[in-house]
Amino acid sequence: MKSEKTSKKVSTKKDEQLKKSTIEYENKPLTTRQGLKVNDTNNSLKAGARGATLLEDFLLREKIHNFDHERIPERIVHARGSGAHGYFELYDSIEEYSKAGIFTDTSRKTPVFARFSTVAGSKGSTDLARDVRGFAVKFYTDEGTWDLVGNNMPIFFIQDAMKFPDLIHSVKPEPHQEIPQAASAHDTFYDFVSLTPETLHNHIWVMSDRAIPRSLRMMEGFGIHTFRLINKEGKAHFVKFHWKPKLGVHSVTWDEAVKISGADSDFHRRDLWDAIEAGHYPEWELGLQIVPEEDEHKFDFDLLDPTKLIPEEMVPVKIVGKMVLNRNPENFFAETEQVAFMPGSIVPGIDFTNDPLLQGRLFSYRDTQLSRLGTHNFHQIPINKPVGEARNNQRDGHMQTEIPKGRTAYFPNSIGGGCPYLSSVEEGGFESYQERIDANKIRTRSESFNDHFSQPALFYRSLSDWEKEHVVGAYSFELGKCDIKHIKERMLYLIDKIDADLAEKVAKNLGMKVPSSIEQPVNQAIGADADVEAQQPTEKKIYLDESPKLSQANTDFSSIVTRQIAVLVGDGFSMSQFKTVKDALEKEGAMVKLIAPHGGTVTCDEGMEHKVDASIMTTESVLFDAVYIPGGKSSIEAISAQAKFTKFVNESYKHCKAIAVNGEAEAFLKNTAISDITGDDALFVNGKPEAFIKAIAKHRNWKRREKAEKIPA
Ligand code: HDE
Repeated sequence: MKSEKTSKKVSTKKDEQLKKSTIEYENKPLTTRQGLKVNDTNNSLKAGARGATLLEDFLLREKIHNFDHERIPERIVHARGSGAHGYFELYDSIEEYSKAGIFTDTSRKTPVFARFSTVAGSKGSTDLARDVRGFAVKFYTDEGTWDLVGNNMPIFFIQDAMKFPDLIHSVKPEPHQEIPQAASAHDTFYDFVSLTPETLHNHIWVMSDRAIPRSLRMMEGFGIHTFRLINKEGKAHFVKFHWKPKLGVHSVTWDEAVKISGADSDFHRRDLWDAIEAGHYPEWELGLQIVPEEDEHKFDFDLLDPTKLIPEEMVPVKIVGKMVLNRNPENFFAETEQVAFMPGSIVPGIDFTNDPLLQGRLFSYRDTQLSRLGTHNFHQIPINKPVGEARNNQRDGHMQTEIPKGRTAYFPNSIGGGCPYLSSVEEGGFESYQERIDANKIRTRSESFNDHFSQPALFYRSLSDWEKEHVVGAYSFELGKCDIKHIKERMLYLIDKIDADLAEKVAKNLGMKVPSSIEQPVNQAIGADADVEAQQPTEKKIYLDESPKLSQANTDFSSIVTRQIAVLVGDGFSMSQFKTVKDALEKEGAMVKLIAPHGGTVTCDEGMEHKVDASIMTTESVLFDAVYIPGGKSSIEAISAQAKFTKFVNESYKHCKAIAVNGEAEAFLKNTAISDITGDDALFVNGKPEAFIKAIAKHRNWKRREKAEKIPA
C-alpha cells in the first residue's frame, strides 16, 4: 500500500497545471494582498490603546473586507459534495463507435476531477440523507473538457426540464419554515410526487438501499440520458454511460443512516478522503450500453425518456476503461466548491440526443455558474481550465485573469491573420451530429413517454427479500412523516399500481387502507400530467420477469479493502489473539481501529503500549463494518464496566454485521442481547480469521435479520 503523502503527488497534465496556481505557505511571511509584509495582524490601529479605531487602518479593512465576502451562493441542488482528482484510462480503442481521443487512445491517462453529492440538502447537511447522489466527472481531455454529470441512479424523476424547478421546490425545505433539511419525508414532496406519476421510477430507487450508500466509493454512477457516440465516418450509435465501482455496491441500513448523521455527518466525505490518503484509491470501470441507431424504436420504452433504463440483460454493459481517484484536493473551496460542471461540455466523438431533460440541462448549468461563481469568466478558475489553452474572441468582463494579445477580437479578421482560426472536422473542429428533423413546433409530451409503472415494478420484482423489506420501511417512514391524508392515499394508490403487496404492507404501517380509486384532480389548476390513467393508458408491461443486475444482492462481495473494523479492548488484551486477527485483516486491506475505555494508549498482555484510535466516548458502532474482541481477563473486565461497549456490540448485531471474539471475550457476549451464538454465519467464537474475513466481505448477514430486529438498540 502506498503511504506517500498524496497531496505532494503530481501525476497528470492537470496536476501540473494546477500546481502553477497553488500557493505554498510554509516558511513564508504573511503579507497583504498587495504583497506588503505585515508585523501585527492581531490589533487594529487606534487613537490610544483604548481609543476608537481609525479609518486609516488599511490592514483591518482588508482583512475584514475579505471575510465579509468569503461566501458564495451554494449550488441550488447538489450543494453538499466531496471531490477528488484522478485519471481515466482506456482498455481498448472503440474507434468503431467514437472518434473521441479518450475512447481511441489507450496510451493516455486523461486527468479527471470527480465530485459526489447529495441533492436536496444544504452545503453543511448530513452525508447520510436518504437521497440521490450526484456523480459528476470532469475529463480534461486533449480535445477539450468533457463533463459527464450523472447520478448514482440510472433514471431521473421527470421527463422534461420544464418541471425541474417544481420538483426541486417540492423536495427542498418547505418555504414558510425552512423545514426539513436534507429530507424528502414531508408533505410538499409527496404532494408533487403523487401528482406526477413519471416520478415513480426514480422515487422507488430512492426508497431502496441505493439512497443510503455505505461509501461514495461503493456506488454505481450513470449518465442517465441516452447520448450519442460518433465515429470517424460520422456514423452515430446511441449510448448510455455506466460507472461500476471496483468495491461493489453496498449500503447502510436506515437505522444506521439516522445514527451516522449524528455520530459523523461527514461520514462519506471523511471516508473518501481517508481512503485516498491511505493509498486505497477508489476505482470505477466505465461501461457503455451501445444501441445502433436503427434499433432506436425496438424497445418497449422510448430511449429519449430519462425515466427509463435499458435493462442490462437486454443490452449488456461493455466495459471500456477505468477511473482511479488518487489525489485529494489541496483546498476545498478552490477546487470542490468552484468546480463548474456542464453537460454541454463535450468533445468530438460524443454528442447529445433530443431527450427533453438533457436539452434543458444544456442551458441551466452554464447559467447557474454565473450566479454561483459571479463571473462568466469562471472557466479561468484553475479547476475549470481545460488542459489545452482556451483561445477565442470572447473578451473582457469581470475577473478576466488572462492577457489576450493582439489587436483583433473579432472574426473574420485579416489584421490578425485570421487568428484564432477555425478547425476543419478533420483537424478536430466540433461538428454537431446532423440529425434529420421534420416536425411541428409544439408544446407537448410524446405519448411514447407514457407508462410510468412497468419499470418501477421491474425494479421491485428484481430485489431480494431484504431489499424489498427496506423499500417497505422507506415508504412507511417517508409517508409516515407526511400529515396530509389525501396525499398519502394518492401515494398508496400509485404504489399499488407498482406492486399490490408493497402497497398493502406500507398501508398497514401507516394504519390506512389502499384506496381502490382516487379522485382524478384533472383540471386546469392542477394540470393533465396528474391524470394517472392518461399517463398509463396501457397495462403495465412485463418485458423481463426480473433484471438481476438491479439488485445489490448480486453485487461484488469479494473484497474487504478499507472496511473499518472496530477492535474493543482494555488494558491487558491478548496480544497474540489480536495480532493474528489484525494481520489477517490488514493483509486483505481492512482498516483496524482500537476502541478503548479511554483515549491515549492501552497496554496489551505482553506489556506493549498501543495507540487508541478512539475512546468509546467518542465513537459509535455505526461508523464500523465489523467488530472484533480479543480475550484477556482484565481487558474484558474493563470493557464490561462500560455499558456503551455492550450497546456497541448489540447494535452491530442488530445491523447484521460480522462479529468475532476470542478467549474470555466469549463471556462478554453474555452481557449483550445476543441470545444465541450458534448457527449464525457472521458470529465467530474462537473462529478462523478467514471465516471472519469472508463474512465481512459479505457485508451483512441478512439471514440474521429476524433475530436482529428484536434487539432493543
Ligand atoms: Fe442537475 N443541476 N439538473 N441533474 N446536477 C445542477 O448545476 C439541472 C439533472 C447533477 O457536483 C446545477 O452547477 C436541471 C439530472 C449533478 O457540481 C444546476 C435539470 C442529473 C450536479 C442543475 C437537472 C443531474 C447537478 C446546480 C433538469 C443526472 C452537481 C449547480 C433538466 C444525470 C454537479 C450546478 C456538481 C447540478 C440543473 C437534472 C445531475 C442548477 C435544470 C437528470 C451531479 O444547473
